[in-house]
Amino acid sequence: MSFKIVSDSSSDVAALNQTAFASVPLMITAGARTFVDDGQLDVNEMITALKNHKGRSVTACPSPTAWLEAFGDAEEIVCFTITSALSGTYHSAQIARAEYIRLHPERRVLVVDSLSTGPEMELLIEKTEELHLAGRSFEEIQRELAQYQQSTRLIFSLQSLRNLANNGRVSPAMAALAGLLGIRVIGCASEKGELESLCRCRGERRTLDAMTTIIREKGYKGGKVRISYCCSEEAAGMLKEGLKEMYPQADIQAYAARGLCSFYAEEGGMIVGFET
Ligand code: X90
Repeated sequence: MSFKIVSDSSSDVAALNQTAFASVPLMITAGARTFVDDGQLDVNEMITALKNHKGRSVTACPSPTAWLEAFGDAEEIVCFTITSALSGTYHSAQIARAEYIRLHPERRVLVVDSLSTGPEMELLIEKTEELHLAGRSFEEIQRELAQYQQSTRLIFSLQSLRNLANNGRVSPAMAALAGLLGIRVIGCASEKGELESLCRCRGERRTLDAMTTIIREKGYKGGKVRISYCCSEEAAGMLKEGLKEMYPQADIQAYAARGLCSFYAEEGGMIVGFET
């Protein structure tokens, strides 16, 4: 059985070493320019262009056709989407799934609503690859993945919630929390897959300390951590080193977010997925 993992571009995963993988891009539009969040996108150039763009910028989820192309002709597909509470991406993948199964009734497609994004999706994707390489059946992967998803969490720290607010993804009241210079909002992906604010912090050191405390309060005990950042490599490195001091064996990786997460996390934003 040919097996494939497919994800929308918000997971920041571009390729896998040992398993067939496809990424389906979301789109970011600022005025006349549209940025497709694929391997060709120069994220830093996009950020500069967005900074110089005065009007509102918007995003769009992939079409069912884009998902179908990514499914290719795999016989078993596990597909991940950004939270259905904030994007039409999950719905679009479901439509693609129905069409794929109609065309090939013997094939299997599991569409997983991550109720999250970025690094938490990365963890789910890594887990899926691991289960597949360990020789698990499609049903076993489905079952174990559902369990694993209960044990992963996502938190974030944002300096600006402008793009989230402009696109109706958070309440104006929540966006206003980050309005002042130097103030960051720390929050998490709620159980429903929405942004939930946890606290406000001033200054980098305090923000990193608060994030570390929250990660541990939420049950982190030294498992995997994935950190994606937008123009905040140094802070992400400090968060990683801080956690490493407490858990020297922990598998922790930090990397620059791709287009969609960079657009919404904005400069200075950090998104952290971890195991509990
Ligand atoms: O369909 C679309 O146009 C995409 C809309 C996506 C909106 C939300 C993106 C959030 C990205 C922000 C910090 C992490 C939040 C986690 C929430 C569950 C990143």
